[in-house]
Amino acid sequence: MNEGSGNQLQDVDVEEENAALFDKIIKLLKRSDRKKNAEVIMLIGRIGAGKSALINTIQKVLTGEYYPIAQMGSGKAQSVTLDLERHDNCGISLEHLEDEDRRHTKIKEIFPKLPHIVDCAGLGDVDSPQLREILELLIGGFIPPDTNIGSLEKQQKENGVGCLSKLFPTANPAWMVTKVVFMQSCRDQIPKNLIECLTGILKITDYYTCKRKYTPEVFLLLTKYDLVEGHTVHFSNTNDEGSMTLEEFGIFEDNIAQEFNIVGALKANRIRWASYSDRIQGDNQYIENIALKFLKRMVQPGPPSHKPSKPVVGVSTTIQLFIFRIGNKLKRFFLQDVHLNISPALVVLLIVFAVVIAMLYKLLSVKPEVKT
Ligand SMILES: Nc1nc2c(ncn2[C@@H]2O[C@H](COP(=O)(O)OP(=O)(O)O)[C@@H](O)[C@H]2O)c(=O)[nH]1
Ligand SMILES: [Mg+2]
Repeated sequence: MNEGSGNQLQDVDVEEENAALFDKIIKLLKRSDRKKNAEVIMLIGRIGAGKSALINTIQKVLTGEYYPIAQMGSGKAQSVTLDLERHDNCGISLEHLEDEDRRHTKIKEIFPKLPHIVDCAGLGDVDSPQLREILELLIGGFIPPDTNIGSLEKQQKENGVGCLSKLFPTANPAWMVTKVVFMQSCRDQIPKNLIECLTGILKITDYYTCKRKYTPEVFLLLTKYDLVEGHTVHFSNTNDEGSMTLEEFGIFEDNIAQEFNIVGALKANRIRWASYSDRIQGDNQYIENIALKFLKRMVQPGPPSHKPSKPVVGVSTTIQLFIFRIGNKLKRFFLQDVHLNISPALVVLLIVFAVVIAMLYKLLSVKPEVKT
C-alpha cells in the first residue's frame, strides 16, 4: 500500500495529471499520421533489473487491475542465455477490458495500436558474437515474432555465427524494434559487457550510405527509484538494506549514461522508474504517474534523425564499389599481407624494369631476315 503519501492535496494534483496523461496517450495512439505498425519496444537489462515488474506495472496502469502477466524473479540468478518474452499490445488481453468505468472502452478503441513489448529476459552481463547476431536480427526486424530462440542458438552452434543472417535475410517493418529501453537497477553494478554488446549493434553503419543501420530511439531506465532515500515520501520510508541517497543515485545515473552517449541516449531519454512490487502494492498515483509518462514517451513520434534510412544504391554504383573494393584488396594483399614491406615507388620501378627487360629480350630474339 502507499504508506507514505500523506499530502492529500498533492495526491489530488497527481491524480488529475494522470487522467490528462491517459487521455493524451489515447490521443497520440489515434493520430492519423502515426505509423501503420504498432511500436515495438525492446527491454534489455540483466536479470533482476525489473523488466517483468515494468510489464506488470504497465498492464496494471492501463487496465486498473494487477495481473502478473510477467513472471518476476528474485534477481539473484546469473545467466547468459537469452529467453525472449513477447507481450503484444502491452500484454493486455481483451478479456481484461470489460469494465466500462475503468477507461476500458477507450483502450479497446486503440487496442491494436498499443505497443508490443519484447523482454530480453535471462541475460547476465555478457557480450558474445552469438548474442550480437541474435539481437541485431531482432532489432532489425529480421526474426519473426514467434521464433524459438533456443532453436536459433542451436543453429548457431551447428553452423557458426553468421548462419542466422543467411537464414533470415529480409526485414519486416512490422517486427522492427522502434524503441530500445535499457533497464538498470540502481542497486546493481553497471553491466559493461551487456552495454558494449548493445551499443556495438547500434553503432553498425550501412556500407553504402555510411549511416547507422539500426535507428531505434534509446532510453535509459533506472529502476527501483523507490529505494532511494529522502525524497521518496510518495512510496514509503526507505530504510532497506542497500538503499542509496539521491546524490549517490545521481552519480550512478551519470556513470551509466556515459556508457550510452555514443548512441545518442540523451539526458532527456533518462527515466527514473519505480514499479509495483512486493514493497508497493494497491493503487499508487506516483507509480501510475511514472508509468503513464513513460508510455507517453513510447508512443509519441521520435526525433526525425531516428527515422530509419533506406539505402538507395544503383546497379552501376554497386559495380563501381565492387571493383574499387577488389582493387583495394589486391593492393593490400601485395603491399601488406605478403609482408614485402616495400614502397609503392619501388614496385613501380620493378615493373618498369621488368617491362624493359621483356622488350630487350624480344628485340634480341628477333632473327635477321636472310636474303636468298
Ligand atoms: N523495490 C523495488 N523492487 C523492484 C522493482 N522492480 C522490480 N523489483 C523487484 O526486483 C526483483 C526482480 O524483478 P524482475 O521484474 O523479476 O526483474 P527481471 O529479471 O529484469 O525481469 C523482484 O523481486 C521484484 O519484486 C522496483 O521498482 N522497486
Ligand atoms: Mg523477468
